[in-house]
Amino acid sequence: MNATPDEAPRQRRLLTEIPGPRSRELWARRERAIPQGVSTTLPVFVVRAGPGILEDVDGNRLIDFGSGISTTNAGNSAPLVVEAIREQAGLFTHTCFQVTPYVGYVEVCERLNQLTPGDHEKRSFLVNSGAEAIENVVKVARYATGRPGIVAFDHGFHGRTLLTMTLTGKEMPYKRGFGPFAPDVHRAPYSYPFRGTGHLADTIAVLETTVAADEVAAVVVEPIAGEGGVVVPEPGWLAGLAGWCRERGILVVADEVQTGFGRTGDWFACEHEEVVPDLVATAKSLGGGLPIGGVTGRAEVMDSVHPGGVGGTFGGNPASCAAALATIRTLESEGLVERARVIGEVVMARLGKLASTVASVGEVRGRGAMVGIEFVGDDGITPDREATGRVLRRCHEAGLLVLSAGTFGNVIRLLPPLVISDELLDEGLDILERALVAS
Ligand code: PLZ
Repeated sequence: MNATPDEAPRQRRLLTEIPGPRSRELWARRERAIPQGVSTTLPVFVVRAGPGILEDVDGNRLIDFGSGISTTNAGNSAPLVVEAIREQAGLFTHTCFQVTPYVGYVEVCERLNQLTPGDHEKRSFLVNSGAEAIENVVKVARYATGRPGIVAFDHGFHGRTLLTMTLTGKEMPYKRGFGPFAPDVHRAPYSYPFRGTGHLADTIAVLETTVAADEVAAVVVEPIAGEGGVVVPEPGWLAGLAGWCRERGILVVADEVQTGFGRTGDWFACEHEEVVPDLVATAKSLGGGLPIGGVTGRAEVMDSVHPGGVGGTFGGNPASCAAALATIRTLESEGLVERARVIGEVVMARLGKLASTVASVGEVRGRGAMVGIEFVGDDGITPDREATGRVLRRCHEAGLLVLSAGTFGNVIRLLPPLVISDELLDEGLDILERALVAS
């Protein structure tokens, strides 16, 4: 069992309004030091965490349905992870793997090669973030194919660097004013069943009429669009797209940054669709909270790049590698991938019927512990951003951290840590239900 120290907070507790006076004071400091461009979902300043709980400077303990955007799947300060980081930090903190190697980096790559979909021979290397993983899968795909083009999708999110921002579909707040963008990026419709858009045939028709397939290196696709609103493509869409790519020598890149490491009830979300990507980008929950990203792919594709063509100072730093190995061990030993399925069943049993009982809820969807609630107006389809904001605020005031998402800003996203107890999960869902009914 999880050996979280006894003093770790385990229950919701509200001592002040949210945010409390100390958080408000710190917010004023934050405003003087940090630009508004870095936004905040809930301005409480955190001092520590327990399984499924965040404690703030005012002593409030909030239920965490966000996991730092799917980054603490194995728990915040998971005991094995903390221990591994402590031990590694005491031995050495950095050499740069390209200067002098260390075994932790190799072990993380071995684990990524084993765990990612497909039993073909693979290679991996490590970077610092999701965006950097995507940057690198694109570099490798271009190198291996000798082609420049990259296809990305509506509702996709891939990061905030020049290339990954270009790949990202949503204009505001990610792209406005930040152009010019990277060249050779094409966009195609993503399957969005609730909105009836992006059926496989439509996606392929757009690809066939707008891009020269033999100039495309890769399609970069999220198996479930997270930031885009937990959009789950229609069954067969991903497999159909992958098949279309294969016939044209286009590499399939799965962005599993948000969906990876158990979130959806499989190690990786592609597995559900039985799609084996050529390249997989990972980050977030790989490091259990420490920054690390993985680039994993077919051996022949990965090995095509000349020595020195990829890398970086901090990629796979020793503490992040120790954290990653301990995170993977925690996910395994605590059965957390399975747990994500159970969480999904509990959540859907409670919320699944909301679309027929609460007028402003258009759809509740997701897979495993990745769930989205889409809010709509009276006509049942027009995105209702205001209703989303109201429910979000009510949850926050009652001590439940939930996140918003969606191209239209009208989705509430549930990404609870997979270590959350049944009691906290139920209590969080009670709060959410009350907030929904009041909306
Ligand atoms: N790919 C699928 O979800 C990051 C974004 C937070 P980094 N999602 C959270 C924000 O507002 O910037 C994400 C993702 C998918 C890539 C990324 C990028 O990962 O580690 O944030 O660079």
